[in-house]
Amino acid sequence: MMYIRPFVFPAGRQFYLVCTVLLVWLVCVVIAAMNILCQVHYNGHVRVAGSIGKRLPAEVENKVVPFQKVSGKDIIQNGNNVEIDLRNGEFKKEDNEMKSQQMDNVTILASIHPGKLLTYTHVPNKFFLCEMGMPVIIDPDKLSPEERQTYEEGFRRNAFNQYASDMISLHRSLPDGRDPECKQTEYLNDLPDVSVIIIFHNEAWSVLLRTVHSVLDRSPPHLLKEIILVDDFSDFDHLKQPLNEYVSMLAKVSLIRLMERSGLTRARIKGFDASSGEVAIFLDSHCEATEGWLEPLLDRIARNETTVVVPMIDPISDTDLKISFQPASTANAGGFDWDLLFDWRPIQESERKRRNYKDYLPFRTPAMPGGLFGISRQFFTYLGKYDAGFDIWGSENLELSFKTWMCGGTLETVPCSHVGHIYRNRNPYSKPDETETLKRNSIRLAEVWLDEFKAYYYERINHTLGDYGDVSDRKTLRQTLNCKSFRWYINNIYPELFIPSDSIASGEIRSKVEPVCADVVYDYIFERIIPTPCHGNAGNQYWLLSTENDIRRDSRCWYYVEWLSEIKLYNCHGQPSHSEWVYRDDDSIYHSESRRCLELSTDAKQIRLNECSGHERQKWVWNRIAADGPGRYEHHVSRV
Ligand SMILES: [Mn+2]
Repeated sequence: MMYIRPFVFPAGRQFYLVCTVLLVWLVCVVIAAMNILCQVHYNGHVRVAGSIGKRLPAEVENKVVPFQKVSGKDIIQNGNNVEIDLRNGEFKKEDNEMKSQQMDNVTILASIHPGKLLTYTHVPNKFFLCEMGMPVIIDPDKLSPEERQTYEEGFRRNAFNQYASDMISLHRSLPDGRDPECKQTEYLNDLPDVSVIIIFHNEAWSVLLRTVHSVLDRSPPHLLKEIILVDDFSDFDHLKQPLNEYVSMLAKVSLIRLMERSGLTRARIKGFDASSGEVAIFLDSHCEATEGWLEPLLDRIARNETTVVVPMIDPISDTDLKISFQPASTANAGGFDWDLLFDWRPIQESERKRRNYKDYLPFRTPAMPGGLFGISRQFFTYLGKYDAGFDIWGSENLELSFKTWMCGGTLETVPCSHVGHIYRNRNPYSKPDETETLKRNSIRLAEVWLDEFKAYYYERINHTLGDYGDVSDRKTLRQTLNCKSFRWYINNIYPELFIPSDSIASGEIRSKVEPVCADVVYDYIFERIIPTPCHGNAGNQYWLLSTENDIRRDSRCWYYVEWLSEIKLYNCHGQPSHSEWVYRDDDSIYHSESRRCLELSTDAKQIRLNECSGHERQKWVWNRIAADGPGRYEHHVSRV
């Protein structure tokens, strides 16, 4: 019998090194090849039919333009029309006149000249890496001084990379980011039609129109009745006559101009009143609707008219415009804290279980973020739309969330519906009095909907209510609709909300040796616990000790980071989970895991953990009583 030596991989470090090098090389080659393919150049003739972004001078309109070497990145064939971003192109010498026009940040909507068909190597629109929601990487250092200025101006005016956005097609292709189950789901045949209402204030041209086109391109025509754009008193030039002209070319799209700054809430009411679809979907003006976004939303409303729906909101990067799809398994529910600001929270375990842990199915959520949602015309009208007394921005999302639940509806996130959204780090049109506006809105909200629980919000603003206007008609509305109590809402819809009266110590944590209190400092993304002089105004020196031995304020808990020897704030419901603190009879604060005690450093500049010694620097004065206010249950008596 012949002995066949089994094949054995040559072992040893060298072999793996060679493999790694080869692999890296291969990846590089593939990436390079894809980039080259994306740079396919086009030759042909186009007739300039209209302009996007800027009006072209009359002498340029209708001119037949030969071109070469236009990068294929932004070419879209749409019936007879071809849209080309000519900024990437270079033109023949004899077209100098055109060149100067076209290089001036103009994107041209061109149509194929009859008889002189555009000749180009056909690259499918959905060629990966060419578009498909991929990032646009720009090195500002390589831009000319003028371009660089445009680039920076774009950031300054919008708080996102307008320069990059302007390079991407208004019809850019996106991958299908849905979970596989979503593609097999059958939706009702008889779905209601929809009006999409988009409010904008000084939005960038390409971002606004990409929002519009994504809805037009990705909604079944028989379901999309109209898109209503509401201009909340913008002053950007491109949003004036150029937008009128552009919108007039689009069937189904209409434009309402408000003659004074009305704010998101009142502008939405105006847009809603002008619309007529059976369902209203509100979108921010910096979104991208994606494949199959509409049907899953309408399906829920068709089955129950009192269901209010929120899509999955996929972040679009504010710097490179890359879209990052969120799989359904990563979906979060919406919530808020006693500062009455929206935040994201994990989906309740009971809700996950109710859906048999099928992540792609719609799930109930206590609150909505507010930028993107759908509601039936009937139900929104029944609920009294929004409180028209809300100024500019904020609180309208929580108002509608509370109303939906307390007045007989259901608020759901629908993970099979995906809409991209540019999240910004700052509000580019923020005004100095923004916090006051938001506070005023929150007080109106608390007065009408929070019942006795409003005390917890008022404590956070030191009971300085000021003039918040008249809310009597909103209170009447609530009575007429016979809505349930806020306590019902908390106990049934939002049981994970921490109620300050469920605490065993509250108020400032004051050192016994120095007049300093535990406070928080924000360094980068972390919030670190430090001592600062006690000011007696609650705020960031206000802490609660929960019955679960969390030191917390709202949903933020103290967490000891061992390797840094620092105490930081983390989401109580997030990772890392639980740091247990005990406020002991000898006034020390004991950290169970490390078996050490909270100590003020000798220079009084740090709060850290040390071996428990009984030293005065380890003693803290903290009210051993619950925060004053209502509890979860009617019979609750505050432990004073
Ligand atoms: Mn937004």
